[in-house]
Order: sequence, then structure tokens, then C-alpha cells
Amino acid sequence: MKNNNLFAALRAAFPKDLDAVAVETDTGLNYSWRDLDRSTAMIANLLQSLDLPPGARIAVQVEKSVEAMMLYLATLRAGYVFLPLNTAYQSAEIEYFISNAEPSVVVCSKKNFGWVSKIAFKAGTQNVFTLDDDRSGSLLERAAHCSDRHEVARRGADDLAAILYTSGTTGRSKGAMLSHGNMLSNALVLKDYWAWTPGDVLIHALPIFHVHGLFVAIHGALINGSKMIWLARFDPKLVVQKLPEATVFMGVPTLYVRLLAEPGLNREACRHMRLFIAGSAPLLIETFTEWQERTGHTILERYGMSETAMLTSNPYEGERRGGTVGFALPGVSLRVQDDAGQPLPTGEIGGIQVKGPNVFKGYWRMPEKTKEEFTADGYFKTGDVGKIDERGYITIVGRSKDLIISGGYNVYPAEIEGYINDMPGVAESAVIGVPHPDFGEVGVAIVIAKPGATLDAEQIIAQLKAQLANFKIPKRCFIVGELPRNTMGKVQKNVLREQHKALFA
Ligand code: MLC
Ligand code: AMP
Repeated sequence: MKNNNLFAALRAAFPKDLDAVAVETDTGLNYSWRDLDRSTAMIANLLQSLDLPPGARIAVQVEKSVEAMMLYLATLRAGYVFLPLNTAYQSAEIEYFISNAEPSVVVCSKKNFGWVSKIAFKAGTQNVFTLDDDRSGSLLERAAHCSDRHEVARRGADDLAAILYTSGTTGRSKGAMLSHGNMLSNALVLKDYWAWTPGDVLIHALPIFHVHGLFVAIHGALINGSKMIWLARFDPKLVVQKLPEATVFMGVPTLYVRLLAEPGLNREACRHMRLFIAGSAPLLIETFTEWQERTGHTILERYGMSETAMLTSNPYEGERRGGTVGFALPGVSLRVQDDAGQPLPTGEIGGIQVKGPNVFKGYWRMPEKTKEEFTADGYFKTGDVGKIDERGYITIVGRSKDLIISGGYNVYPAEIEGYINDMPGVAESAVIGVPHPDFGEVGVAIVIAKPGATLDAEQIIAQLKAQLANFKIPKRCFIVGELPRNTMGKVQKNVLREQHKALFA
């Protein structure tokens, strides 16, 4: 019987010459395909020596490094479930993920070992390793004693490969369960759709704890046997410097905005580039057009989410239309419905629903929540609002979920409001997203004091910074006398957004 382990497919796509360079880093290191094979084997053997239960979760909060990617691949290889965590998360956030996911293994950076291991051991985790971005830490020390040969664990297409936490509009984050089949089907479709060709070289400049950097970029390169130029963090100057050696680049819109501010970005720098891909947040038409003028390349915008991986894409051949996210990918069925669940005609705006082999298996230990998010006929309700034009191009016009996407990171107002409302002297708060030239959108907090209490906006921001990941912190905070409400007494966030829309103009 065929092994449906995603790693088996990625490994099968390695080039014949295993000594060729697979990953080149910004610190001048070269990793060959053989290095990827051997190191993932050693880490997989270490994981398997730990006697973990089937379906064990491996939770990882480490700085970006090639070894961190190898830990991901090794987790697949050994047949366990990878749980990546944003490096910006602080202790309350990590405590929630670890207590909810109950990982058997936690890997963190050395500087965080004290507090992370305390949380992990309290939650019953047996193994806590460290991994730093300079190839040090107990994970690699232990793996160094393991064999560099390993037979890929057999997994079915429906077996879990990863859990990605995505925040909820109400309540806590939900773990989206993705299977080997979800991810492999998506990787194969994109290889074709984006016409990956032998000799392609990808600049990898995204974080590796979300769908974009971890799946779309890494799977894309590996399933094509393509080399990656690996940047530990996004540095626009370095990207421009590396462009002549590359053919493919992927980024969230903020990366494109920052690259456009680089004088060195021109047609000459992009002469070998084949494809620029954008996603994770709306790409402004100004960015799309300016990019075309400066580089001669038309950015290909696509749309996806943690629960589904990639859903739509502008075409590789054919017109890439700015402001749209293109067509549903092959195998993805996408429709637009009204609130009553009726299909809408061409051009009308409604909720986007999707079905396909890429759609996740449900939310971790939340069967009720999972049920709510699917229609009776098996479509997943994305929470995005859009329309399909007569040529089939899909445009996202908004979101029914109360969500801010800032620099490609999701921020859920309800979570931030919860923290603000718990502060002494606060009666109520509303967090809204407003346009921002760099991050696309940023959070702004509007707060009402309790009668007799005096609040300090800077203090509120400082308290949030002590508790939450930095990208979630509202960029501004206002203390006001009252919030606009509708006749039902509900806060009218659209009115607040309108009032504050020019804040960062
Ligand atoms: C950093 N900051 C942000 C921020 N990133 N604020 C709002 N939104 C963000 N995204 C703040 C920090 O808190 C800090 O504030 C200041 O900016 C500088 O921090 P930094 O760490 O130096 O920022 P920088 O390294 O420049 O990071 C910016 C960035 C990064 C754009 C490179 O945010 C990034 O890599 N974004 C990509 C996210 C991504 O990969 N998303 C994909 C999701 S997958 P202070 O006050 O502390 O100084 C998905 C599905 C799909 O959505 O379809 O792909
Ligand atoms: P996440 O939960 O982090 O995976 O974020 C997924 C969300 O990002 C989607 O539901 C969309 O709202 C948004 N998104 C992704 N790609 C695009 C895009 N190209 N244009 C607009 N929004 C996007």
C-alpha cells in the first residue's frame, strides 16, 4: 500500500544529486539535499526513541533556522503532529496552547527554557528540548547520537500532520487539524498551477510558524526539488541583493510595500525572476501597479487560510487581475452564499464557502465548533466575504469575522478587548482595524472608563505589551466618554472605523 506521509512525497522529489545545495543561508551556510535527508532522519529517530503515543503533538516555539525546518520535516517523517507557535507569543498565550494541545514534546529557545518548561511540565509534557538559531541546543545534541537512516513512518492521507492555532472571534484559539493528504494535495496543485520548473530558486523570507512560510513556501520548493535562499528574517535590502540569484519570491503585502521603498529594486535586479506571489492579506492595487512599473513583473495574488491552505490563485498564464484573488484552484469548489444559505448570482456579495481535499479535518477537541463552521452539505464557511465576476475571478471585499490582519498576522479584537476589559477602571473597550501604510491594517483601541476612574492610554498599551505578542498590541489607544451603538445597544465598529480611518494616512 502507498505511504501517504507528506514527507515521503517531499523526499521523493529530492534531486538525484544529493550533494547539490538545497538551502543556502544568509549566514553563508550551505545545506545539501543529503544534509536534509540525514538530519531529518536523526531527529525523526530521536523523536521515535522517546516512546511517544500515536498522534503525539510536537509543539515548537523557536527562532527561524534551517534546523527548525528540519524539525518540522522530521516530525512528519516520524509520523507525529507538528504544532508551530509564533515566537512573539508570551507566557499566557503559550500556556493556553500547551494546556489545550497537550504536546508530548515541546521545543523552545534556550532563553525561554525556564518559563516554557515550567508550563510544559505542568501540562504533563514529558520532553522539553531547546533549539537556537545557531545550531545549538539539547535537541540537536541528543539527535547527534541517533542514526542518520530512517524509514519514513507510514501514514494515511487522513492522518494528522499539523495543528495550526487560529484565534476565534469569540473565546480562545482553535487548533486547525491538517492531514498529510490536505497538505500534499495542495502542494501538488500549486506545483502545477504556478508552473514550478527545474532550476527554480525560492527566496524564503517569511516566518515558519504559519501556512505561508511553513507550507506554501517550503512545500513549494521541496516538492519541486528547488533550492531555497533562506533568510532568517525579512530584510528588504538583502532580498533585493539576492533577487538576481532567484526565480520565485513569496510575501505578505507588507513585504512588497517595504521592497518598493528600496531604490535597488528595478528591472535589472529582477532579471532572472519568474514569479512574485502575494497573499495572507489584501494586496493594495497601488502596490500591485507600482510593482509592475518598477520591476516589469505582475504580482500573482492568491488566497488561503490556516484551515484550508491555498484556495484560489490568479493564473500563471493569463491575466493576473489586481484586487482579485483569481480562480478557485483545481479540486477546490468555492461558492458565495447569502446569510440564509442561498447561492448568490454572479457579482453579488456574500459569504465564501469552500470544499476540497485541502480543507482541514476540524478543530482540535472542538467538535461543536467544527460542526458550526461547516454547512450541511460539507462546505467550510471561511468567514470571508466576496464575490465572483462573470469571468470567474474572485474578489474578497471584507470579512464577516471580526478580525484584523496586520502585516499578515491575524489579530482578534475580542482577545485584546478581553485583556483591556480586565484592567482596573475599565468599563468597556472596542478594538478596531484601521488602514496603515506599512502593515495594511493595524489595531486601535477605544476605551471607556468606569464612573469615577481615570485611565491612561499609554498605561493600557504598556500593560498589554507585558501580556501579549507584540503584533497584537494596538498602535493607538483613545479614552472616550461613550461608544457609538445601534438601536440594539451593540457597539458600531463600522462607525469607529470611519472615525479613525485617517489616523495613519
Ligand atoms: C511587527 N510588528 C507588527 C507586525 N510585525 N505590528 C503589527 N503587525 C505586524 N505584522 C511590530 C512589533 O510589535 C514592533 O513594535 C515593531 O513592529 C517592529 O517589530 P519587528 O519585529 O522589527 O518587525 P519586523 O521584523 O519588521 O516584522 C514585520 C514583518 C512581520 C512584516 C516582516 O510582521 C512578518 O514577517 N509578517 C509576515 C506574517 C506571515 O507570515 N503571515 C502569514 C500567515 S498565513 P514595537 O512597538 O514592539 O517596536 C495566512 C494564510 C495565507 O495568513 O493565506 O497565507
Ligand atoms: P489565517 O487564519 O492566518 O490563515 O488567515 C487567513 C485569512 O487571511 C483569510 O481568511 C483571509 O481573510 C485572509 N487572506 C489570505 N489571503 C488573502 C488575500 N490574498 N486577500 C485578502 N485576504 C486574504
